[in-house]
Amino acid sequence: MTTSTFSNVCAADCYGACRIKTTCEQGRIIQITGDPSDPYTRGALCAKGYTLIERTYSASRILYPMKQSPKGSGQWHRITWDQAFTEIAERLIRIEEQEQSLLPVCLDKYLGSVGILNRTVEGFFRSIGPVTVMSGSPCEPAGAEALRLSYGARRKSVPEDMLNAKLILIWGCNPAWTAPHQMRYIYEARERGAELVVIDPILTATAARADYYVQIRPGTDGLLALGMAKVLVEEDMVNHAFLQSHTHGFEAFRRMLSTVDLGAVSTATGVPTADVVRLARLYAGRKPATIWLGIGAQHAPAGGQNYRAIDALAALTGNIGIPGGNVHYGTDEAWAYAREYEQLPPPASRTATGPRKIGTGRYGELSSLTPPVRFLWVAGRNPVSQNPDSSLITRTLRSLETVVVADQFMTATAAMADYVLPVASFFEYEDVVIAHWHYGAAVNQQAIEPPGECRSDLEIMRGLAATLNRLKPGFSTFPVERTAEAWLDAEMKPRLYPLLGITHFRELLQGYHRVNLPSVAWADRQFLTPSGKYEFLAGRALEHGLPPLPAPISPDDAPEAYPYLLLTVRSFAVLNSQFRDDPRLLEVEPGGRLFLHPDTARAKGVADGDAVHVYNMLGELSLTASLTAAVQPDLLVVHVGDASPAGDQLNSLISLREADLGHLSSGFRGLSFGHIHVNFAKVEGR
Ligand SMILES: Nc1nc2c(c(=O)[nH]1)N[C@H]1C(S)=C(S)[C@@H](COP(=O)(O)OP(=O)(O)OC[C@H]3O[C@@H](n4cnc5c(=O)[nH]c(N)nc54)[C@H](O)[C@@H]3O)O[C@H]1N2
Ligand SMILES: Nc1nc2c(c(=O)[nH]1)N[C@H]1C(S)=C(S)[C@@H](COP(=O)(O)OP(=O)(O)OC[C@H]3O[C@@H](n4cnc5c(=O)[nH]c(N)nc54)[C@H](O)[C@@H]3O)O[C@H]1N2
Ligand SMILES: [Mo]
Repeated sequence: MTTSTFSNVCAADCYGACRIKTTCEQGRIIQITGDPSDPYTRGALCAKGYTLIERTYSASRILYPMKQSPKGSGQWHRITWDQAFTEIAERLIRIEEQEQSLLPVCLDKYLGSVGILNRTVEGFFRSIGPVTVMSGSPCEPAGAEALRLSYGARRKSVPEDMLNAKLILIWGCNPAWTAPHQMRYIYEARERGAELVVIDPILTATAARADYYVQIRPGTDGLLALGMAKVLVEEDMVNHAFLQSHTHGFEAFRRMLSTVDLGAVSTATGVPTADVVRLARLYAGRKPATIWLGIGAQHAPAGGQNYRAIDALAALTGNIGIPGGNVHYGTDEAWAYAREYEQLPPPASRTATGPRKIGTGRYGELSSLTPPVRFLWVAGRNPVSQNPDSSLITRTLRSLETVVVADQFMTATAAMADYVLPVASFFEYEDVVIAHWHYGAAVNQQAIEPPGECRSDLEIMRGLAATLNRLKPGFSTFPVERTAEAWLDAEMKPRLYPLLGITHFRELLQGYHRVNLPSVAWADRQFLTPSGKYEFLAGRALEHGLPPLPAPISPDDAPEAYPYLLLTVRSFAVLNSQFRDDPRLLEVEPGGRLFLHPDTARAKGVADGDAVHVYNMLGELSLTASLTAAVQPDLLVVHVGDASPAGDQLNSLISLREADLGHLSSGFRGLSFGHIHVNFAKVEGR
């Protein structure tokens, strides 16, 4: 029996980017373990990671190109790659001939795989000339822009720097579920004497391990931060030297704080005034103190301004640029690709203008653009499940002339496609993954042949480009002959090879390599803002009609008909809409649950396990009540990516609402998934 082992790395859009040792026998994966030589993950995977063998060989993998007609009917039939490429190419060519433009062609692409080669999908759509591209990100833009306004760039210290902190303040993040490896560093820091504080509307698995847990009303974080800032200033717990030398606009900020009323802060946030004071004293009193901002809390309507107010706490106390200090928030600094995929020239016959960009999620606008979108390509995304307003997305997909989805599974979005193209998993082709959280860089070796007729995104784009050029010479400039190895080499050579200390990406197989970014961010205090300082007062915000000082707003009151707030949070056993069919994961995360406080349930006569109906003006969802005192009484909590057993999507309750920041640098605001007003009722007769 021939056994071989391979090095792999999970390509999910996640904190871990866990390295895997894969053992194969006769071309089949028989075992996976975490790679013990990885100093960050220390040989552990997450609950989802341990099911990757079953996922690879799952009966629900899409194995062949499939065509559905009519769309949404569930009547699929298998077609050959040649038929898929030819028919899709003919549709693209027809659009160009009819409209003398490819703007009716739209790409919706995100990070289903963070492998570098995945970016060649964007490359293909560059190579055919200007098309429409959904731009921005559904994830982190509001919080990222807050950092850019305050510091001039989005940087963070390496995750291990939390070991140096005397206080770790986790604000709207649940690493025990979403970044489990980081918990070891947090526990270790605690053993060295650090205190752990968690601010979250839910008593999460992370909060349960804290020394001090503060339960806050969702969306009010900025007010809490201003309340703390006021205490810091009034009790003179600020770092005068730091303020003097390294900040801009402190006087204006201080004047604003004088108008903040701690009683009002307490009423809005639900945090007793004594706790606001205690939090402020704790944060200023235990130096160095670090803050970890999650993605969840910046999905609030004022998420960006809230994060600016929190950032200000670090500046007030001089917790910037020192070991164990700083604010941690996801960054893409380590993704220092050459971005050749963005520079493929358009064909000579088409003008060299850039793509027409529209904000991600704006499906409702596709048909009213001039010219309207007729053709959509979705890759590495499941918008029906993950975008706001699922019903709108489904309606739009139904109305489009052609929808192509490249995925491994029949997602809710794929179910509304004309063509589904089967994508290979990261065990099935060579690629490189760079961890955006800990900067580790690793090769995915090809461990097995793709099952059925699955192909990598690169191969799919290559095949389509070749077909297009055969049918209409010169249609695409995509470098069809360029190998995967050449792509990886080109993307990594200019900046990543030097940062990794290598000359070829396969050297990464010889041991752990990390993109060499400073271990402590901003140690030189050379901020990249217009003033060169940390900016409490950001002129750039003013230029865009935004308040130059962090000016959090109280979230709107609940309308009478919808008195409960819906909060959507991540589960440890799923990844967004993925991993929902593994029997072991289903045991712990069966899905379809509404988490609510026992008092809230009692008021409506609902008992644990009862069927309930959650609704608002936009949609409705049938779920099973799960009673827990971890949730505030007027909150209803559902796990991200969930759906009712009948297939109604959680996000059918969430209207498209953009966050307050994100657009200054990228042109597009983040999406707001927070502060959704709903009501619920017991389903009688069951
Ligand atoms: N297991 C697992 N891991 C994942 C993912 C997954 O789906 N599952 N997804 C990956 C992705 S794409 C991302 S972006 C990250 C997200 O990682 P996290 O940010 O950790 O995840 P969330 O659950 O979105 O939000 C974290 C916490 O924010 C809290 N929160 C929500 N609104 C507010 C608020 O207004 N104020 C405060 N203070 N807290 C609030 C929620 O209650 C929740 O406990 O995780 C990544 N890792
Ligand atoms: N209600 C609510 N909605 C949210 C959020 C929330 O907090 N609340 N969070 C938002 C956030 S932070 C994020 S990041 C988004 C995530 O939104 P999405 O990125 O749409 O979420 P996923 O469900 O992870 O979908 C990724 C898809 O990519 C596929 N895939 C995996 N590998 C590959 C590959 O190599 N090639 C191709 N072509 N496909 C591949 C997977 O099978 C999966 O179907 O959701 C957002 N939506
Ligand atoms: Mo995300």
